[in-house]
Amino acid sequence: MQAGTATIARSGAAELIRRAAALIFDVDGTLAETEELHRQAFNHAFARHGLDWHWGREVYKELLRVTGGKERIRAYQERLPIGRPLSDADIAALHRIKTAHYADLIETGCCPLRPGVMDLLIAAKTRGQRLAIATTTSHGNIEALLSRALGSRWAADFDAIVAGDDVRHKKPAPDVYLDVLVRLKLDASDCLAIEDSANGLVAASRANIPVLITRSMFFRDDDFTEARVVLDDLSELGASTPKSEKQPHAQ
Ligand code: XBP
Ligand code: MG
Repeated sequence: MQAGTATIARSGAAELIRRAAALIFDVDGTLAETEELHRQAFNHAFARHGLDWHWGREVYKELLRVTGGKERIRAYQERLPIGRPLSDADIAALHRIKTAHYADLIETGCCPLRPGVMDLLIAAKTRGQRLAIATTTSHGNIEALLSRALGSRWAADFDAIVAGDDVRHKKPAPDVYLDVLVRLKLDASDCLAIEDSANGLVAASRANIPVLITRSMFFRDDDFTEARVVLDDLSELGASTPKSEKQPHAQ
């Protein structure tokens, strides 16, 4: 990124964030670089289930266009030339193995919050802003990640937490964002969504919520032209967010 562009992006981001009554965070790729662990957990489940499937990074990058783990498995098998399709029960069983292994990987502590995330959470709470989560992944996966990163009482700092299985349609449908708005009782224009993928950007935009993008490992090349601001990561906000000794609830 050129120096001039970065400066404009930073000041725009700080202003967008300060003006918002609530910050609505995506989880995977936004709060932490979890997608690589999801990929490893899928491969573990395939091996445990006796399948000779293996998702390398390039394949996984493409498969991430399909949001949701069970949906991703189904989409992958549909494009295989031969073989008996997995039943819904098989897919659910595979996904259970994947989810358990993902929690084990997270528990090792190998997936910290991304740069700038903790500072932004602290600054937002200090300013009296509300926090929310709008994600495709499950409540169990959010709990695994955030209890490790923020402590067991992390959820007390969030006024709305909406996950993929809470809604009819996952991202890029706007459902998780619309549900968050209802729970927060706020207008879309009073909120800011913080996302890392084009699917997330589309979902929040369809709910009329302005979007700040923090680029992540697998979605670096996505089209973010509809976003208000695009950052490499949230540490770019460092100079413009107030520091506080206070942790958001946790630890
Ligand atoms: C995240 C996802 C998720 C994870 C896997 O999208 O697409 O499917 O890859 O989670 P976003 P599950 O960050 O846009 O919410 O296996 O629990 O579905
Ligand atoms: Mg994401």
